Amino acid sequence: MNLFEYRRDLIETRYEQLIRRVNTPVEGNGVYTRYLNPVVTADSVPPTWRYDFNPATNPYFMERIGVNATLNSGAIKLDGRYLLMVRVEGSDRKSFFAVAESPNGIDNFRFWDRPVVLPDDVIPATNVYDMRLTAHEDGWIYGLFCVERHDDSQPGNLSAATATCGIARTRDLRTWYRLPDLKSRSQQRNVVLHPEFVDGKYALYTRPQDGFIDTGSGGGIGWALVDDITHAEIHEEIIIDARYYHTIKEVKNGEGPHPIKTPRGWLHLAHGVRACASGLRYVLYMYMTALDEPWRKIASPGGYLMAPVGEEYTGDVMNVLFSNGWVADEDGRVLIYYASSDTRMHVAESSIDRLVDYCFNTPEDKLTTTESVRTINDLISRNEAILCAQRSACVN
Ligand code: BGC
Ligand code: BMA
Repeated sequence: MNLFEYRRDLIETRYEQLIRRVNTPVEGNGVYTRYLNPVVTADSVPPTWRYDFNPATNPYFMERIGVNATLNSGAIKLDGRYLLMVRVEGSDRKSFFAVAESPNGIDNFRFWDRPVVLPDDVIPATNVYDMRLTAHEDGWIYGLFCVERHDDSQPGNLSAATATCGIARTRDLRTWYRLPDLKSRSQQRNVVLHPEFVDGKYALYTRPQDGFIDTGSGGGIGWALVDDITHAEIHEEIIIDARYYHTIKEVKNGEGPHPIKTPRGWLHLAHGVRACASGLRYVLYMYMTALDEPWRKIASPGGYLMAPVGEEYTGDVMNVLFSNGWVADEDGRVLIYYASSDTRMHVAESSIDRLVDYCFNTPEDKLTTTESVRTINDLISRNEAILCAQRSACVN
């Protein structure tokens, strides 16, 4: 066996072992269960996308095209298959979308044969990322994503960029039809399509921001109605989940995937960002809104649902959990797909019942340390009463 054959067999064997690896749950706090292994990593990208398999042109079987990371993935269940719309980032810093499919949602994610070929809008994008998938009641599956371009109004500044919401739709995740980018007064990075019409219109969760990075006066997660999705334009935007001083969402927040409909309201997953000495810290949090008025908040559990642990802390952009995809199964199971540190994809499992319970029964953030201590003391008092009744040995 020559070097070419040896290396080709090694790379292919390692790849198959990685894809077929069985994932196991790790018992946690009762709200959700993490799984031991990431579900998609840069190594999950098929060798045929990275290596030249021709011994004449690649005698050393060297990697020709590098993959840097697999992150912020949209998710959907279609015909019983769990599909992730993965943001794959090449070693050239360009992201693109590619579908990875799993039979059970927790392991064996395998990429389809090729990445998605996404048509451009009138002005081509330099980069695209973070697609949210919505199977809308109009019959289409929509993908809303961030389109990044250089800000040509600042020709001297190579880092000046603009973030706009791109819109495309499909029936099968293979053939995509591009619609014009969302028109909005401000820049938009985290726009999500609500799955149902509201007052006969398309409804968007938005995230108005002043600049490319700064949300500035953009007060939080917004809500806007759009008459025509084929020429989507925001005329009026209200803030439905505001940012606050000294909370997990002081600096920024943004809607994750589209909310899940439950008997008690719409269940939302979002990310919150705060600043610290080492940069920005991204965590995941939840809230709920009214069934008939998806813009009206009815539950707001305090603090984060998930923050980085262990290896999740490290990667390209440290201290980041980000989610733009989840799947609600027919039996009530919820699979939360999240990326850690802009590097790899993970899954956590919960259920609609648990998450709704979490939302309504987790104390709200009352915004001061005194109130936080009061909330803890209330719980201790109630626990003392219960424990003492159970043991029938009360001290006082
Ligand atoms: C990156 C995104 C990031 C954004 C803001 C983009 O260039 O691709 O991952 O969220 O900048 O920092
Ligand atoms: C952004 C997001 C993500 C990314 C995060 C952390 O603003 O839109 O693309 O995960 O920053 O870098």
